[in-house]
Amino acid sequence: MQNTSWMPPSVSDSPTIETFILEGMFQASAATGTFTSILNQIVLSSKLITGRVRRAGLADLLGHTGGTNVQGEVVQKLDVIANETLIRQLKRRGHCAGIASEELDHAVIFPEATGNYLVCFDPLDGSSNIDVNISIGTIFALMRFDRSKGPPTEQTFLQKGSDMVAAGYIIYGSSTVIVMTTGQGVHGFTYDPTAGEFFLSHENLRVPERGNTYSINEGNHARWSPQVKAWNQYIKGDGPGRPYGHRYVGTLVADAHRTLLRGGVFVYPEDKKNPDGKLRLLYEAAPMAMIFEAAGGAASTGTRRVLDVEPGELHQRVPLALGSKRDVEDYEAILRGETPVP
Ligand code: AFP
Repeated sequence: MQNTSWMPPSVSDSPTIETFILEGMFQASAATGTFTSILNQIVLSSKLITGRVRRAGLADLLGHTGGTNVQGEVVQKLDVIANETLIRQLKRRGHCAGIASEELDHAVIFPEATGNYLVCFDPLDGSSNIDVNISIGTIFALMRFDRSKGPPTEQTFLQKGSDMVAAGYIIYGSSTVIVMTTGQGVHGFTYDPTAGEFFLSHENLRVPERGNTYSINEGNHARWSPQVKAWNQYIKGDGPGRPYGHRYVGTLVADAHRTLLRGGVFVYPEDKKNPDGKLRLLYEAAPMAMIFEAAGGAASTGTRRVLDVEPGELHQRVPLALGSKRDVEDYEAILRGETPVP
């Protein structure tokens, strides 16, 4: 028998993301019109990218362009579209002074801009999942710079995650959701395509202190260090609260989003193929770390806090363990050769 008393929840009373930003609900310290304007341009970009993602199979937007990016990865058509969309929108109002993108070898400085913000982004994370209809995403981070010291250069982007002023991601999944923080609480907004708006759907997200799933590419097992193998054995082993279940999508945004909502741990460690890890610090690991810490979780390289890592170059990679505080602490403990306390 179906329960006929169920009524679809109405989101119409929830604020839109624009209202949320305009009314200062992100509690950004010293938030200015410039900051608000950049966030709005990112929201607009995400609507435009959503439109393209949703029509991808119909509009000849699947497949690769024939080129490779700075990481040596095959460039998909949607990668190019997402990248161009963000650049065009961020350049438009002159508030963003430059961008760094996973898709471009070098930072792009907007000489006409007057604002003192920079944006780093991965325009389409999980591109290898595009053609098989698995969730993909966009990751972004905003940083400030001191204009009195002159216009920004590529060096200006090399800031620690703890100096970032906002970070977020957009997941193009069964629905499109933006998750964003200015360091004071993490909020999620779900896109209603009939209204063309993102409505507040996940207010003040908190990652559970401990979870029951782990997320890692197990296919890399042979390349891991003995310490990472020891952690992997531990999390799959019998014990209080263990073994953990395994989930892995292969799109950081999707794996991180599940981990944020449900708890647990996502790990992309260093290995023989990627001695510094695979994920990029400025537009993947650090923004995710900012979000997880603001939601009560943790992010570590295995030996130190991700937000404390000083970038040496734009496309620097870093090992990443992200998730519930206790689960990340266990990972760090095992890497130090200790036995975690259940
Ligand atoms: P693609 O954008 O090339 O699909 O890479 C996605 C990604 O950067 C990140 O989103 C995933 O967490 C990670 O790589 C998956 O890497 P593996 O395929 O090596 O597991």
